[in-house]
Formats: sequence, structure tokens, C-alpha cells
Amino acid sequence: MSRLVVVSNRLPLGDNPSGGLVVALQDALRQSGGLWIGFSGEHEGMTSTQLVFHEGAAFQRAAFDLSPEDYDSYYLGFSNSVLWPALHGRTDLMRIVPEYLEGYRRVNAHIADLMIPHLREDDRIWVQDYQLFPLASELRKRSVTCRIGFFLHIPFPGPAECAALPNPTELLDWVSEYDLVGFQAERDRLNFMESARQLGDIEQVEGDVIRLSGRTLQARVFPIGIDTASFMTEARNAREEDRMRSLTGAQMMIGVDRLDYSKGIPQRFRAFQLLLENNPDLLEKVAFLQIAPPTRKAVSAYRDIREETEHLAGRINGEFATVNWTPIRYIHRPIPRHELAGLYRQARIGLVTPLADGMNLVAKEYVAAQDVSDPGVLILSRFAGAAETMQEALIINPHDPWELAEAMAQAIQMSANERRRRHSALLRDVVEHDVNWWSSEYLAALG
Ligand code: ADQ
Repeated sequence: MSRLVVVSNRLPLGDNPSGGLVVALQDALRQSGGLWIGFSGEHEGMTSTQLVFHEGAAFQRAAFDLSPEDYDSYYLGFSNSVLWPALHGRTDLMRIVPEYLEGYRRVNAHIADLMIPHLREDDRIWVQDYQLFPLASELRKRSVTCRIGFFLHIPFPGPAECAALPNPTELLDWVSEYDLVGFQAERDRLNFMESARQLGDIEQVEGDVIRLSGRTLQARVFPIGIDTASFMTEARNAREEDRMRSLTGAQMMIGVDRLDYSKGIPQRFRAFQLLLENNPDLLEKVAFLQIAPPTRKAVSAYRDIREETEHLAGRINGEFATVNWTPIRYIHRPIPRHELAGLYRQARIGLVTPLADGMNLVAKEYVAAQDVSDPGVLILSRFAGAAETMQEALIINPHDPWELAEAMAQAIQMSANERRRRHSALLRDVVEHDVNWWSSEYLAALG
């Protein structure tokens, strides 16, 4: 078996690293004597001139550091102030600065340089996500001929958003250097095909096989999953922590997101406000727990969304709270997995309402955590990749507060029979298409 080399922006460090992607790739890495390469998280000193190997996992890990300038331009800059907003349809939040693109190209070229001494001719390389689009092209320039795959964890946008990038044809040329490009959802594959048709040079050869910028490759959909079995166990074991329902006696709704403008948190709060305004009988009977740890604090759009979210929660609580009841509880901290699993299980409604999202794993975690005999209801945005397969959720348009508030009311009143029927269909999908299924499908296609 040829060796698997995974490259991602962040290297999972620490002893016995866990997390969905690690679980998914661990077996394949272990069996092939594999190697995982990524950024250490260190960005105060110099950019590494060689990879540093770390012990303590079932596979080899090699890290690099970044200088403050490289971190600012490659990570905060082009990755998170240009690509992230554009690929999530928020071209209004893009900050195009020439140094960002230069830094993004420079760091990707440098990662290729760092990799070269450690690569073998028959490796299979699997590159993860938007921070690393140019990596295959940089490796090819350095005469790497092995199979290289790419998986995009976030949406691929249509031609209008693509055209708003400073370098749309360069982006398509970068993609063309892979042998297999994986998307979360059919919607992303179609957007990619249409963007390439309008802005690049593409031909459909047959089925998934395309010719892009003169190279032949495959473009396919591989919806990512979670480590379902272990999450179900965590949730079952967390049962005694019956915190939410018992603490308040109210029906709980839960939202769990990185605090990001793509996740639709303010829209969710406004819909909740509407629910309370239109259903006075629900006062003191429903409560909303929003867990949203801030990320990318150095990017101004993230400071703005934090302010907006806190302001809204404060306003709604000020308006509706009573001595015994706080309508919105808002937690900024990361929560340990087992605790999170218990909270999902206790919540009658799971609110997953992004304005744009590659997949959204919270939707799958919420379903996996439910008690099958008395499950809660998932309210899911049509703009999450998860909506393509999770049709038994209450699918909503997150921009429409009336529709979302109506779905909340419907979920609160839903009969146990209907909840069980919807949940069992959702659970089947989450069990069948877990993260191991995802990685084996992808790696089989990569060859
Ligand atoms: P994210 O944008 O990070 O991932 P998501 O898929 O929802 O979004 O995953 C978030 C993960 O973080 C979940 O596992 C969740 O449980 C966890 N999490 C969030 N808040 C937490 C908290 N306070 N405490 C503990 N854990 C918390 C990107 C894409 C997604 C895609 C994934 C995987 O944006 O669309 O689904 O990659 O491909």
C-alpha cells in the first residue's frame, strides 16, 4: 500500500490527538505508515526552514511555524479575509490587499519546499481545504508526479463570487493540478463547474472526469460525516447531566457554532425574538442556549459579529427576561465533547441555521446525540451542505425570520411520533455516512 501523506492548515498536536478528521484518517495513516503535515500554530518567531517531527500519535506528524508576516498575509489575510468571505457568498466582507495574495502564494510554495525532502515517489498526498489551494501546483513545479487529492471543506461559490476574487483563473489553474477534487455537496460541484465554464477553460470528459486548464482530473462529491458511534456513546453516557430541562423546566433550543458571520447567529436570535413576540404563551416555557466561542479575533469582521451577537442577546434578554427566566443564555467558551453531547441530548430543538456552510457537523452531532425514544427536532438551513442529505429536518431559509420562527413553533408542538419518524431517517444517514465512510470513499477514489 502506498503511503498516505495528509496536509492541512493546522496539524493536530498533543498526545493522542482526537477530532473528526483525525479519527477519519488515523487508520489509513497508521496502515500505510503515513505522515501528516501542518502548521504548528506558532506564529511569533520565524517561518520554519524545515519540518519538525512530533512523537505521540499512531502516525508521523511534522509541523512548521510561521513568521508574524506570513501568518498575517497567508492565514488572516488571503485565507480568512478574501477566500473565506468570497466562498461563503460574503464578497462585501472581502479585503483585497496585494500583500495577502503574495503571502498566500509564498507560504504555499514554502510548504512545498519543506515537504520535498520527505516525499516518496509513490506517496498519495491528500491536501485539506482552502488555505492550501496552490499546494499541488507548487509540488508539480518541483517535479512531484504522485497522486494528489484536494478536499474543500467549505462551499464552492458560483461565478459571481468567483469573479470577485482577485485571481479567479489562477484559482482554477491551482485546482487543475490535483487528480481528485472533493466537494461537500452537489451544489458545490455544480457551482465549480459553472464558475470554471464562465471564467476558465473546462470540458466535461465523462461522468466525474473533467479537463480543466489542460489537465484531466476528477471532481466528485464526498459529504463529510462525524464519528457517529463514539458521539452516540458520549451522549448516552452524559444522560445524568440532565442539566438543561431540569434546571429551567423550559423547552430548550440549542445552537453551537464557531462565532462566524456565516453561521447566521443574529438571524437566529431575531427569529427567536419574533417567536416570543408572537407566542406570549411561550414566555418562561422556552429557553435558548447559544454556545459560540469566538475565532479569528484579529479579523475585524469577527469582532463586528461578536459585538452584534452580544448586543442582540442583551437586548432580547432585557426585553423578555423575568426574575425566574433568561430567554437566551450565551456561552463563549469551548465545551468538552462529552458535555456538548449531553447538552444536545437535552435540547428539544437543534438550531443549525447558517447563511452558508460547507456541511455543518453540528447538525449531525445533534441527531447522533438524541434519545431515539424521545428525540428532539433539527431545524436546518437550506444553505448548509447537510441539507442535501438531511431532508427530514425542518428545512428553513435563515434569512426569513418569520419562516424560522414558524419552524421553531412547529418543532415545539411536534408530536412524539413525528419526531421519532423524522429522527430515525436522519439517524440512518448519520450512521451510514460517518467520517470513516467519507475518508474511505475519498481514498478509494484517489487510488
Ligand atoms: P466549521 O466551520 O468549524 O467547519 P462545523 O462543521 O459546524 O463548522 O464544525 C464545528 C465543530 O466544532 C463541531 O464539531 C462542533 O461540535 C465544534 N464546536 C463548535 N463550538 C464548540 C464549542 N463551544 N465547544 C466545543 N466544540 C464546539 C468547517 C466547515 C463546515 C464543515 C467542517 C467539516 O465550515 O461546513 O462541516 O469544516 O468539513
